[in-house]
Amino acid sequence: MMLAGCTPWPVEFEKRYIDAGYWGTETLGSLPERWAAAGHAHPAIVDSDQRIGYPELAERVGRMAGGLREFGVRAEDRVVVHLPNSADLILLILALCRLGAHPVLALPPHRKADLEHVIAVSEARAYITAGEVAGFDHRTLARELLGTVGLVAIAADDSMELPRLADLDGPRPQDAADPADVALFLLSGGTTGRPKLIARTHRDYIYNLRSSAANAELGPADVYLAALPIAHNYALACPGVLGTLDAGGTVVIPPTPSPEDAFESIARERVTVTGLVPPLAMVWAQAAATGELDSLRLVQVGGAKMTAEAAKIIGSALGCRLQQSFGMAEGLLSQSGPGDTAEQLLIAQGRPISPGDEVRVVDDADRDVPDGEIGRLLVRGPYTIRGYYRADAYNVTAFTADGYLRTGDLVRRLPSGHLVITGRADDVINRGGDKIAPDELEEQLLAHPGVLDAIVTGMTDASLGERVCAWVVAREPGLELRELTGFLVSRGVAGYKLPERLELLHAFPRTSVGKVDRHRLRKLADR
Ligand code: OOB
Repeated sequence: MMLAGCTPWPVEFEKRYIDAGYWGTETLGSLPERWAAAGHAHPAIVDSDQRIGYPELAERVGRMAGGLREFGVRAEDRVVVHLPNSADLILLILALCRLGAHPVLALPPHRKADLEHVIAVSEARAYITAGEVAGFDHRTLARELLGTVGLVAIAADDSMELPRLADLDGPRPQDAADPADVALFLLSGGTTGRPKLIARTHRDYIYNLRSSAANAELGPADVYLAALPIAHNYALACPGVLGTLDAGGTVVIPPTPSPEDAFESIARERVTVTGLVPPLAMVWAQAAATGELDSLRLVQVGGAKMTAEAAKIIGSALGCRLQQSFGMAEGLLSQSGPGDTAEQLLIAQGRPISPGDEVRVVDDADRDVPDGEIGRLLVRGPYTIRGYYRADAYNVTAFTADGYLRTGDLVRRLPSGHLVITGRADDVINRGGDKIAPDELEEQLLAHPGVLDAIVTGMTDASLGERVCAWVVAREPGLELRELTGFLVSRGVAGYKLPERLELLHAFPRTSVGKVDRHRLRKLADR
């Protein structure tokens, strides 16, 4: 039985995906033991504090699962996990899965506004966070959340209810999960309003990480550098950390993704593969001469559009093959493959990785457009969700009647099946891979006493692709950006969502039917 609030695949699709061999019978929590059985002598995970071998990984996941159970976490409990990258984070995700509990993966920059929402929607039993990270005291935030949501808070040190993660220890529980069950929750990037929860099942997620690992030709000799947040689908399973471990490779976690830290890890551990967002790839490319990068064989770039010019610069500076990676927490992955030509690598965001992916490119009336023409991307398949968690009303518009996800992306499909992403059909802002829903920010801005009306749009930016611009009708002249961003921070808005420009207007431009003309504002932002 799937967790209430989730949308299962219809029975005929379930049968189809099992018959085709896409869906197997394993669960995420059982994988560490299978991995250990392969007998690899090299480390599974290396971070700044520890080197963990495969046998130790299996052992510690089991003990941590036991410790979580002794603490009171049960099968089907949702546990919001809010931690920066570390070996412990990987162990925790696997341990919760082992218990049949569900990690809900918040991103490190998320703050009170997003967390409160995610905790409420998931009815989380626990919130697991770090101590101090980069000058931000997560314990204070945890106490605030404890007060407002009344959940059990757990810190990574022993000042809160739970012992340090590393000290969690108890008899190893049996793996109670079923492959059809929900394994974990990811947060949506490309939607409107507050982040939606995305339930991924064991079998669809294992298929996701294995298909992506196969497409990247990952094997035991590979060393993957987790430069981006592991709590995000891209670095977790596309193929990311889980795909690498499943292929028997080594995961290396640098202290930060900066060239200084990442290049040091690459040289020391002989890293072969990593995944980056375009602005970070560009920073690495500019610093490439300072590093010893000859061990790299494949660098994935995704999360936001990489132009062909950027691809050329990045590829030649890093001296290895590039893989364009277009994906989403909801499922579909379109990634360059080993057979792609140099031209395809530069201009296209790969091809859907599974023969089970059904992709449609349609016009505003859901009619298919011919290859080469821009249309809206719809998708359904063996690892793409059929509904957001506990979002019945939203799901009616986010999916077609026959179960295709409306991705919100505008694409062109080439006759080869490659996808070229050309933009978004909605107003979601993509700031170098971080997704921002304007309506959520507008609601926050309207709470400021000096704001009469607010619209948020993207503005084109050479390095990040887009940045956030706030258009405000103010009650009185003199309202400043600093005042507004300070206000948003005080309301727990994540740092990456803060507007970087404020434009005061007397009134917003309107369309002929009297609605605010967002498109005009978006255009004005680039003048
Ligand atoms: C990845 O996942 P999300 O959930 O943070 O964001 C999904 C959205 C897509 O709908 C698209 O609008 C945009 O991010 N996007 C890209 C892109 N990759 C993602 N836009 C243009 N070019 C690309 N290569 O961002 C994600 C998940 C798994 C793997 C890679 C990225």
